Amino acid sequence: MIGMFDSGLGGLSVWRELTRQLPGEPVIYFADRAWCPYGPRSHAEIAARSERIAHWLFDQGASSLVIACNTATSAAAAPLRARYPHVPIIGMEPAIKPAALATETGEIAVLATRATLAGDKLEQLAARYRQQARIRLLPGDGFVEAVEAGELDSPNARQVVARALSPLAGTRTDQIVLGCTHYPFLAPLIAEAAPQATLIDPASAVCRQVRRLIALNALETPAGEPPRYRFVTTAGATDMQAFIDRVLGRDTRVETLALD
Ligand code: DGN
Repeated sequence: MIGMFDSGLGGLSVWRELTRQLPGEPVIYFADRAWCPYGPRSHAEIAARSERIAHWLFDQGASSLVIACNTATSAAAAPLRARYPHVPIIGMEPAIKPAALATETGEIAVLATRATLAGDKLEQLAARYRQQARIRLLPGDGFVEAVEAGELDSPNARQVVARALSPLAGTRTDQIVLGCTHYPFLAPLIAEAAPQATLIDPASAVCRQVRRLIALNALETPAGEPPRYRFVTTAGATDMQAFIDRVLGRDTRVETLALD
């Protein structure tokens, strides 16, 4: 079973791709909505919280872990791998490389939370491609909150997205990296605000990596059984259920867990 977590609903954009690529694999999805957003918290706090969640997921039977959150990946992937050296742990990586390879104008943008944009990991990654492309970093202020509120096409969401993308006006940016797992749910609005650009969601590359690691580690995928999917949240189960129903087209039950 794959365990995955995010601060909230964003990682469901990765869940959607993961269950498409690995249709037989049971998955348990953990949304830490009581702690959302992670962005303003310190790396130490996010790392400790991620370890607590990972421990719980392993207790439930998860044999691999997907950190379906860029912010938690930058804070917690290294300590989690050190703590659980024998467990496949896959994190998110902003897709700067494919954007730098695909750009025709030499101008790309990375849209992510301020925490991710300020992290060393992003800077190291961006530094590798600065020769090839001009890279603009755009904070998606208010995006996570809009998605958590289920506002995927409201006037407020449209305004929040337009404001974040306004620095691109008059530029030749032709690739936008979605560096937060919440953002694919706002893709139609982002595309509307930057119609000249292609949006790059790393979910499919990350899920290919999950597939490779699962095959390498010979984790068992039960054949012939319908996949078992569990959804767990630390708060807001009712609207999470409504979101899954509306956005992923699944009628499901979301469990509430108090994790302190
Ligand atoms: N989905 C998380 C990410 O990819 O960064 C959002 C983090 C947050 O809670 N701000």
